[in-house]
Amino acid sequence: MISSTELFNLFQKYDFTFFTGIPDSTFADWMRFLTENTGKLLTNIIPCNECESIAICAGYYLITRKIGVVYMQNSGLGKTINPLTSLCDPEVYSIPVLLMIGWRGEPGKIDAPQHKKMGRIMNLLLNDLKIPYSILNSDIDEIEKEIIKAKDYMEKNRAPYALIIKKGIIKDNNIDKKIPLIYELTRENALKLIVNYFNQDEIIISTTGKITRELYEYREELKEIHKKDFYMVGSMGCAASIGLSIALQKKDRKVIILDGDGAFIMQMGTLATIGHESPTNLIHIVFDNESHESTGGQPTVSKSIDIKELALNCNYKYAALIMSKKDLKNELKCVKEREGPLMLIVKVNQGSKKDLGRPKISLIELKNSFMNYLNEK
Ligand SMILES: Cc1ncc(C[n+]2csc(CCOP(=O)(O)OP(=O)(O)O)c2C)c(N)n1
Repeated sequence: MISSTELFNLFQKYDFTFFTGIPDSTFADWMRFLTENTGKLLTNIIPCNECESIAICAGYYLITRKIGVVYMQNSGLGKTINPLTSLCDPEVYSIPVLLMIGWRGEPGKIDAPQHKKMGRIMNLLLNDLKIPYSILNSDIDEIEKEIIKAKDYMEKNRAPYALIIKKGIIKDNNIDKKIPLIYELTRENALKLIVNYFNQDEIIISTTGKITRELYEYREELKEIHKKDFYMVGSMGCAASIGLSIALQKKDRKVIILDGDGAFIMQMGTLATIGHESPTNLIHIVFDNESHESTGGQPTVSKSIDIKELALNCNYKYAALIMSKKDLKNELKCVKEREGPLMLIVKVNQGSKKDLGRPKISLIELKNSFMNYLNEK
């Protein structure tokens, strides 16, 4: 185990002080350290997606000749393949970048189904990309050696190098994990109100992380079957696109997308596609807790976006910002009568049940019953 401060001291010693990426629970403490020290000891930019992080580091290199660090969960590696092969690769612009990849789905360890394949093939992918890597263990001297090795390689070859981080390697003690309570609603409360309201033949698509887990648990609590919901456990940011496609095919049914601000921002361009295609039966709900709560509460850029105006400017027919339970109830009252696509942004606090579970029924089984439900009418 190494603390974030110890790790940062090593990075700093070898002139790595520029960080950007999308959070991963594998190194939640490290992310907290970066957030707290941004603008003081270091620079940390949490952008929309991992692809963007690679390009941000490329720009940093072009202007400073220094190497930036991109942190990500290995699911984000998929998103970086394009800029790694077509921008940073030695056959193109030969730009070094240090990747710090959280190893979800490590073979032999229990993890959720969406992590299994990437967990198995991550090393193979890196081999194919000709990106050398070191798997860090918890020994500080060993970690220093790997950082030196990475730096030497990147300077000599002007090419990317990866550090693989297993769960539990970076850990801090005595962290104040107090969650700020800013808004009246929690995501769980808002979600329950919404689910109770859509009690007919609606179709629900829920996004990656705790939103899907909370929806699944609520259905269990209600002793309701899960057929109405598509629980999108992986492919962060894609829930709205799935919903769009279904809404265009099933014009007589309401399609509700339950999104998170982090996921929404990751694929914000989908807003333009939805607005352009303009399905009247689509209701897009973003639970905006201004954070990636599922991976430890790291901030998103949602505070500086006016999602309501953005949606309207992308041709959504209606959008509302919801700050309270009363607002939510009022909006829900008339939501079914309104013409879509429409957007509700529900401001919620961070926080969820400690023992929040994950879907227990197999994903294939869930998909099959959902597909049958789509064809029930
Ligand atoms: C491509 C990709 N990058 C990173 C992750 C890790 N990840 C899972 S959930 C999540 C946060 C989602 O945040 P948000 O949509 O705001 O929902 P919240 O957790 O706040 O409810 C992240 C970063 C992932 N699953 N996929």
